[in-house]
Amino acid sequence: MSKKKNELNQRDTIDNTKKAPLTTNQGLPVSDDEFSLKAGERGPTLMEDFHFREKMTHFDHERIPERVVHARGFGVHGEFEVYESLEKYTKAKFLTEPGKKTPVFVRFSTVAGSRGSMDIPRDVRGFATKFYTDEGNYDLVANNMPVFFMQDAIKFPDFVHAVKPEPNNEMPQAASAHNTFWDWVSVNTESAHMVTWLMSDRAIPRSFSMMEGFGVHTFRLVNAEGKSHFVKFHWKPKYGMHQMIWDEAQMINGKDSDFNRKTLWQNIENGNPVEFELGLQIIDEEDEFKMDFDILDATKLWPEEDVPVQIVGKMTLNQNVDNFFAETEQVAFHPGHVVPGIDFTNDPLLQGRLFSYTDTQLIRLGGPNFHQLPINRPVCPFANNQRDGYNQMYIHKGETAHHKNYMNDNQPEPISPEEGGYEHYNEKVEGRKIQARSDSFKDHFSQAKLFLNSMSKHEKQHIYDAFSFELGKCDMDIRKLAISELLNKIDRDLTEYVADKIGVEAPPEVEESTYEKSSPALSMENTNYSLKTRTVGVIVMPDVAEQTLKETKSKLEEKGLQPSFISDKIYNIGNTTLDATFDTVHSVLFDAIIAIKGKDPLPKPAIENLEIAYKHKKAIGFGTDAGSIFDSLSFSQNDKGVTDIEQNLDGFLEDVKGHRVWNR
Ligand code: HDE
Repeated sequence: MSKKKNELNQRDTIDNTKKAPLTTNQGLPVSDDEFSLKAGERGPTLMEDFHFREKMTHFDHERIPERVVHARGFGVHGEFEVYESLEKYTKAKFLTEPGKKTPVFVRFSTVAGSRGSMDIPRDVRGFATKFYTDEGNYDLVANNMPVFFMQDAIKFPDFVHAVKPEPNNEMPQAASAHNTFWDWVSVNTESAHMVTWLMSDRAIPRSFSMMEGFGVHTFRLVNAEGKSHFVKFHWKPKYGMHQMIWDEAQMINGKDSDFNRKTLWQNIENGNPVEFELGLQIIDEEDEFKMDFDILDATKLWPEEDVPVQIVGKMTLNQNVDNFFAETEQVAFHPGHVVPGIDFTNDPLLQGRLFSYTDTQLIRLGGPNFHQLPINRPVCPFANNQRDGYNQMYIHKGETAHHKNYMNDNQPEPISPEEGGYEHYNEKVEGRKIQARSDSFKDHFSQAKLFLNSMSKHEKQHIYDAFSFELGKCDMDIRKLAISELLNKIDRDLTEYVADKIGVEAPPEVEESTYEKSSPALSMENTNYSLKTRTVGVIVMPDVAEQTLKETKSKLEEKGLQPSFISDKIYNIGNTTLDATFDTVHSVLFDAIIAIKGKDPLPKPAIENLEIAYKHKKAIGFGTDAGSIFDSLSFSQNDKGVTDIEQNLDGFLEDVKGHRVWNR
């Protein structure tokens, strides 16, 4: 079994838990670390205090530029294993050797916000995976949505400028609900499909472990015979894909702006690994033109009903980083980091990315040697004649740094494809130089309609509400622009609903897309449901018997749930210490709420917590002796998703597993 990446890098770690003298960076032991060197008790600080200067200089330089997009992220280690050999499609070794565990590092992220922004804005989530294979690093730099805002990379800087806080006042932070974003998407209508995803529940995932991942572009898999297939990469979450409710997301951002990273961290610390399966959609080369869109267009998805996703392997994320900066902040992904058997297509968005990622690392990580950082370093040997540069970590020995050479027997030397040397796919390409786009990229609205057609009732309503929220935050001229140029070309019903909400006249002409297909796989309803990693806030009152607490806890834990006892202050009931108070947690932070109580009336915060859990359609449980709590609540014990856990624990668990009681 292969070792995880950060175990492989133990030689790079420094164990600060061991007893050791404090030294300068030159190794000189320091006798005082609290007082700078001064001339006299009340005198000026002296320049010769090298320890002070070194400490302060290092501190002054602690920050590196944050990523221009995806600045806020969270990384975890794990491993990947393919179920069966995919040699029919690819010669990539990590995809052809079942039983072999390839170490991976995954960084989840939001896109628009700065590094210190909150975890649950309405936004795309990044889902970047580095596979440390024996043939070099392979990066699958994916998002949690299968399409993108544009078809050509040259538009990316404009789009990012538009979605980021506005340049004059740097507002709003981590939000697309503002003029410049809606201006850009309204006049660049190739964004229509992705904008519809962004307004959907996919943009507010319940956790990083409950969302899908997509490589977005069409890539190629190439087998040992040199035959190529087109491929789309998918990550399917084992625990299903589940969402926040927008009102809830906004509350969580206030209560705990680290919510997504904290739940991931804590699950891994508690020994609950996070699991995803790798899926492939594969199209034969001969079928390149068989779809009703161009497969090189990154604003289009391949409906799973037309091209099924083949599940080919599993990724288990099971180890937190030792140091956030060294690993999560310094990891450098690049869609151009490929291994033999994986290749590119001419998707103009992908082609532009192949330039952008190295370029951004050069400024962000300060030079061309960022691949030598422990988190980026391949686990297989690597050798070439590149030398020097900022932060060179290696001492290359020998006289030669040139190829070809006679002096060093031509070492290091390229090896043939048969021996594992990377060979670019031999695609035939010819044409005139043009600055234009193929006509096959011109349909901007059909798949936006496909997505809407595929939503369940409540998912569709959430999309309507999100458009209303976002455009409601814009100026009137931008609202009108978006209604007439974007929404009216996607769907008339959506247009009329949103126009009415935001005080705009719906345009007289109906121009909506007439696309009728739907794809059930796009609805989050049609997903896996699991109790794993689910949390329950248990509201308790001082007069609850310890026995009841203990029984409730063990019953819930037996089913894989994570209960926390909450009350108005921390105290012991018997030997059990409560976990949190209404000051520190809230029902929005849990998947479900249980109220167990004796005779005392519920305190106000408990009532508020229960009312909000009810509003957010969460499962609510109560103990048999807690029936009287309903006197102070606006809902009753007979409502849907409100269950006596002593009588019907299974019913309660079913509701928790179902994620939300949508039909409440
Ligand atoms: Fe990225 N993207 N991107 N992107 N992207 C970056 O690279 C870029 C795109 C994605 O956790 C940057 O190291 C261009 C699509 C993820 O470190 C930068 C274009 C997809 C991450 C960059 C795209 C992604 C990035 C910023 C349009 C999904 C975070 C910092 C042509 C398939 C990786 C960095 C991490 C990060 C450029 C579009 C995913 C500037 C030019 C499509 C998950 O290089």
